[in-house]
Amino acid sequence: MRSKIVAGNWKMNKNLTETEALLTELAAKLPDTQAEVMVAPTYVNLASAVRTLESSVIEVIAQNMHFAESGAYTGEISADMLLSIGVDTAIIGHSERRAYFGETDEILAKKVVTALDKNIRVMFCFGEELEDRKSDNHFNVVESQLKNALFSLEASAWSKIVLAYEPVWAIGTGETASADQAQEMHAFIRKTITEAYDATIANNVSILYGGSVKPGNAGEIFGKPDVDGGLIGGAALVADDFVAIIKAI
Ligand code: G2H
Repeated sequence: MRSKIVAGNWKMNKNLTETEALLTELAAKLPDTQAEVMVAPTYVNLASAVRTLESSVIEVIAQNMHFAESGAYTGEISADMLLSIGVDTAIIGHSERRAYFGETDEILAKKVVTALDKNIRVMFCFGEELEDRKSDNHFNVVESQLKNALFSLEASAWSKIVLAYEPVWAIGTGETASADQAQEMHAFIRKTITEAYDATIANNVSILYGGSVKPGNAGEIFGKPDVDGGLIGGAALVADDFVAIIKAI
């Protein structure tokens, strides 16, 4: 049985005071839900976020991590550093990391291997760009992103992986994939994993949708059978909106 998940990716937003205020409000307003609820504040506020949410079921996760164990990688954060502050899930492969920080499939594959070696759960993001969809190449692009970063893994690794399909043309643009477009791609992803591994693995992996999810469209998207929740950006920065999205699952 796969988990339902609603995760807030705060990106480069909220200073320490704002982070504590938003987390306190979220913890107070969190509705009863079967879903796992996660938030990814910026690195500098992760440790304090873990403390603020000590008695909450909301999990604090990281937006990124480096593939090396340690060493001369100025500005980077290792798996051990995350574990040492109580963070054991990391987003890997977000399209903004790919687009602005040169993260290729090859780099992402290394990050995934390191994370899993360290027993860090991976929320792996991928998705096509607008030109790929316009040229009807979106299924090929998604298949190759999955293949390049994940399909060398042992079958047992998949219990520590969550997928987040985020079509780049729908990220922060106000444009959302329709619920049917999301379902179509999520079903394709499950079929691709079935072919590479087997149906049990494909049916047990949670596949989240991300890209301009809001209170007004979350219910329809989450209602689709292969959509197991969402990775939420802008709308996760407002407690009432994030809570409304959690209620929609
Ligand atoms: C996609 C998403 C969160 P937003 O990047 O990962 O952001 O909901 O603002 O489109």
